[in-house]
Amino acid sequence: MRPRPRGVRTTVLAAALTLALAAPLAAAQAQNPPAGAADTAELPHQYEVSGVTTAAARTALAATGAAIDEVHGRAAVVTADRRQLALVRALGHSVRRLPDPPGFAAGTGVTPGVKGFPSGYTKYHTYEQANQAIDALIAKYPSLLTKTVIGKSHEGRDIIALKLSRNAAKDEAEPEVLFTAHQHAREHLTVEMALYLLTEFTGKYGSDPRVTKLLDSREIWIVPDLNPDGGTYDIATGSFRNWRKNRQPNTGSTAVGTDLNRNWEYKWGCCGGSSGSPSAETYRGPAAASSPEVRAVEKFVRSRVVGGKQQITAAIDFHTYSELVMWPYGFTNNPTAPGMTQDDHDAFAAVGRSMAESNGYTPEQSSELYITDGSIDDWLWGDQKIFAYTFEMYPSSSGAGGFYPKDTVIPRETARNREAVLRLLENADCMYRSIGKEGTYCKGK
Ligand code: GEM
Ligand code: CA
Ligand code: ZN
Repeated sequence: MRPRPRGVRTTVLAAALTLALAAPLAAAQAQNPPAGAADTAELPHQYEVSGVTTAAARTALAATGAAIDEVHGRAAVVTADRRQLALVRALGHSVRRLPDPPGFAAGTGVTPGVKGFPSGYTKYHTYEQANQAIDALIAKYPSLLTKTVIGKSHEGRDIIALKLSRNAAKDEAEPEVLFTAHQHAREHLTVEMALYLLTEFTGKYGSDPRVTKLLDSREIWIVPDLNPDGGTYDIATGSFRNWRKNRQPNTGSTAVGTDLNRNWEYKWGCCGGSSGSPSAETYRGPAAASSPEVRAVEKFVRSRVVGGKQQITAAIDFHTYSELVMWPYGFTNNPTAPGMTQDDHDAFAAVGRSMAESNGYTPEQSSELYITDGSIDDWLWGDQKIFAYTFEMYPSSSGAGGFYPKDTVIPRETARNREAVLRLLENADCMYRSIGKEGTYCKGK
């Protein structure tokens, strides 16, 4: 999503009302796609939607259940199936279908087994390849890196948490920082981001002073793949399917999947920032934390409360694309809200802007794009008081590769976040230092 001129915010109510009036008609038209379309209905396409010029319009667009992939000028790029497309049109927008990703698989519900990434993308890691690379690093750096299986995906794949620190096997009283990746299946570059951090920090320990100091004084947790089922499905035909959600079936629907980033247990479904329709790209699930993947990470994070104190102080959840650094809340446009004081907000913004200055991303509160509810960053801060950011990585637009940039960009675009990650880690012992309030919030902690 791209920065936008600060327009007058029309009320979300007006936009939502428009949707409410239009939805039944469009929904009726969209509910009965042509027979035999169930499979292709599962494989959505990207569309450019014109006339989207305000935060309220973006929120109304998001409320159709389409995923907003990008916002620029007076348009947005969304991922939608035929149902959501009808709802978008019912809002009065004109739409233009964008080219499908390279080798886009014709609609099929059958997963013939992982064929890996297509040519031009073979340096991206499949779930199996990522685990092999991780196990090799653990064998090479046993005192710096440990692995814990924190749960299973719907299809039974391991959800793992890696711990990076000197004396990694020992729980020491040091600030802890969490990095998560791949909530969304097609956002494969985020797995590479996690692997980059593991490789860079183990490899540079002892030679790079900043890395060494941080591994000596922090405990870093990395969850490299929150959605292994979705990621595997996205490439299972040897090409791409534009898949976003997990692969959990939905009772009473042929539509598969929950949007993990709408399934977290804070303000779940509160505010028009997700969909209750199983076919929607932003389907929130039948209940908060109904997905095993979200449950696994929530349980892990809660386990880091030691002696009544959450040891994790900061986090980044990696996504693609649009080149943004975002901070909570996503469920409200207000910079402050219950649980988010002005000092909290200012500390979020100060460190967020510093990270964005280092990687050239655009810093903003996440709801400036559109309202989301049940997102990980809102839960990490709202429920656990962890300074949680969302990074939208490269590229900035669908024209520059969208969700499927060629593998030649991996080294450059993962290293691009090195400085930002170091800055977050260096602030993690006291985020309020960034606004000169260390004495108020951090003395003696
Ligand atoms: C976003 S990422 C989350 C942005 N956060 C909020 N609260 N707006 C999403 O989940 O829709 C886009 C993406 O999936 O990359
Ligand atoms: Ca610890
Ligand atoms: Zn995402």
